[in-house]
Amino acid sequence: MKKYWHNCHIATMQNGRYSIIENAGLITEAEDIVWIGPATDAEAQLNSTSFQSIDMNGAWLTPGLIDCHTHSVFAGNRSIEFEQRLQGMSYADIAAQGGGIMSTVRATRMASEQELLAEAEQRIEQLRLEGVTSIEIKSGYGLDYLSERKMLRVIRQLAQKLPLTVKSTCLAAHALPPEYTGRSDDYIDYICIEMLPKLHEEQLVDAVDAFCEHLAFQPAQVERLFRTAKALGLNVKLHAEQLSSLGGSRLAAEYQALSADHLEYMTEDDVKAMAQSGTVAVLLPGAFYLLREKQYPPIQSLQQHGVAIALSTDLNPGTSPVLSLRLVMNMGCTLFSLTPEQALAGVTLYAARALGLEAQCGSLEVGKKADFVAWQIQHPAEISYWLGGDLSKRVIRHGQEVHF
Ligand code: DI6
Ligand code: FE
Repeated sequence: MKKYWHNCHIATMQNGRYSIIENAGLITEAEDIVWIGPATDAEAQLNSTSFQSIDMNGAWLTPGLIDCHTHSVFAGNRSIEFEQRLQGMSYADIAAQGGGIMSTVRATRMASEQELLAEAEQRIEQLRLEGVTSIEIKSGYGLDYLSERKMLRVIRQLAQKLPLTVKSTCLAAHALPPEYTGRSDDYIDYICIEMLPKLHEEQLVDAVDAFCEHLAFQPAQVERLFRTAKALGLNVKLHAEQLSSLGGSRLAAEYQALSADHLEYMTEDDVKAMAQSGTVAVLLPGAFYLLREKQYPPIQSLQQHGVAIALSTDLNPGTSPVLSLRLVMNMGCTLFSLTPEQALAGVTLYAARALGLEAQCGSLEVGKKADFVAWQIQHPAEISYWLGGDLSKRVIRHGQEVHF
């Protein structure tokens, strides 16, 4: 049976703009949007068919929010490192002493699938309560075949268990595991020859990512990984230019990456390369804020060159223990000078593009899934405006109201 959602206004986010329809109606059938427009035009669509009528009480409808870059499956936490950084140690110092990513790797290797699942579910619950209907989750705290597989299996289980669209990304090239100290090329070989083909065969991987950085992997190593990924038919993404400028974002563009993420230290040439390939710039203001970074990503240049900008939590236990995508929207505005409209586009349409999901979600249009949030607000700018607290809302995914 069709459902007619009415007594609402809609920010469709078509073309990355609010694209507002006031006094609107939305018709869904099963999981999909089949009609959207001014309520006065809806009757012609509905006569003679039976439908369920749902009063949205004057709410504003937006697409369901999409968190396109998370490391939300992990064990333990690193609040002690937060304390150490505030006593003057840098992120790189802590990593050099065996802390940082490796401390989460040790905890994650020890944890069972059930433990990882239960912990991740609690974190993701916080995001879902804010209106998140799609999420990307990376592996990268296992760094050997069985441990990466364990993380990826948990990611697939989350997709089964929760009313949430989940994309899984293999980030085996996140850090060099201790077994390979001094042999980073051998580790890349191990990923390319053994790990990735097996994980792909088990259908656990939707995309491949790497950390391109002095304290992780060099562009030449990332390139080998990208070649392997492409040969397997997998999309690529990259953590690039977070702490230094290595040209990772340009490399990502060369390989038609869905996104390059972080980007504080990217150059003008990198921006041009990304504009040309249509690679999405995923900005992560939570990590920028928590590392007290001073170098800003080149926002103006990205905008001038027409690079689509997405925003995400980067939810991870080291640099971004951020459990709120709305907080990230607010930071996107206050720290990175985006408008609330651009921030909303960054967690809807452009986040969908960064995941290769644009045909399915990210805006409210006929033919896409009926994933939307109905907010009790006066204007969609409020979604970025309020800092902290919860906004009254209803969440609909695939045409069904989600109950918490
Ligand atoms: N960049 C980040 O900000 C995270 N990973 C990455 O490549 C940090 C992950 C961590 O510190 O655990
Ligand atoms: Fe990250």
